[in-house]
Amino acid sequence: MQNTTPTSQQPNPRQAYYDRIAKDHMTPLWEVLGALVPKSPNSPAKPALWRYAELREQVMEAGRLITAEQAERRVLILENPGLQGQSAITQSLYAGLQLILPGEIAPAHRHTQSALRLVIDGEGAYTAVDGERTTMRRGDFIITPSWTFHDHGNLGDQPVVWLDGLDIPTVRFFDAGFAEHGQSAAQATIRPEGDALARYGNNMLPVDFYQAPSDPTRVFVYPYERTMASLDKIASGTPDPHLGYKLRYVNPATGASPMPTIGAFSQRLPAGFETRPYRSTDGTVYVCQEGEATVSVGDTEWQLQRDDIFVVPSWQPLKFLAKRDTTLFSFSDRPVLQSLGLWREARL
Ligand code: 1HN
Repeated sequence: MQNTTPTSQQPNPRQAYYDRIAKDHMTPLWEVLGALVPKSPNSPAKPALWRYAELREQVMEAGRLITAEQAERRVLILENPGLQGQSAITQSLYAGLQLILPGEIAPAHRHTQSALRLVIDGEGAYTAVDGERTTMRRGDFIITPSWTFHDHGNLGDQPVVWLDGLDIPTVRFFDAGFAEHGQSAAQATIRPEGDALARYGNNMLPVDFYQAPSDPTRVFVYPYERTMASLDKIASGTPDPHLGYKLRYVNPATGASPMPTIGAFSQRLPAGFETRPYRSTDGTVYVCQEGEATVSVGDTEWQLQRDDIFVVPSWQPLKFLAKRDTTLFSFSDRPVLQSLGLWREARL
């Protein structure tokens, strides 16, 4: 509001009123109504890209400055440039790049935040979830559901790097964060590797096993070779004009997303395919796992290369032009929006 009186000492009467009621913790709705109830989503998050070649160099430098044990988790947070200081890549999600060097252990802990890993680089590391280890291979999608104990180790001779995705801003929003350390750095192994996949992830379930729709899946690794086999098989059909060939990861016992707060997807765009513009209310983090493509997000355009990571905020128009067969992993808060009746998409 402009002060129209000539003397600047004399405050605008509305502003004087606002200042007075502010002392009693009140503030006028009419000054903020438009921003509170926008005509369409107007996220402060910005489209952003992280080139893997540069990320790798930076995270390797972190490996020379601090050990995994000192850090508890040696991670570079991918912070959205529109959300500085918030440790967030979208308003609801966190992403970071984690490095574990040969011989290191990232000690066991658990928290109410749910996490996913997408293995990017290197071989020989494992993640253990509630007493079962899984070897991390490039492209594997691994989850640690809320309140499950998890630790990581590297038994090989190479640095191993993965993308972490967590619902940290969501849990913070609800003030529902709890955490505790495990009894020992590495959890005792109580089941052989592959046990969960055999019981829950092979088109069968233990005979008396039932879950509620919001329960996380007992399958905690979705091997890349299975995902690629599905995409390879379906990619000879007719692609969706907006999405190419896109699948969602599920809890096979319920059909719901693997964890209640984060949805994950895998998508194939055949060489030469151009998607029609698309937008949705779930701000989404993408990894270009294979291939090469041009992507445009709103007014921004990038040439994607293998292992590049980018973020598409809510309601930003998105389109791809694949130069080669391209495989994209992505994750978002879609299951939360869907369960609240807030998920929308527009096929442009
Ligand atoms: C965490 O537990 C991991 O277990 C990675 O690897 C990143 C970021 C914030 C809070 C907990 C992990 C994390 C995290």
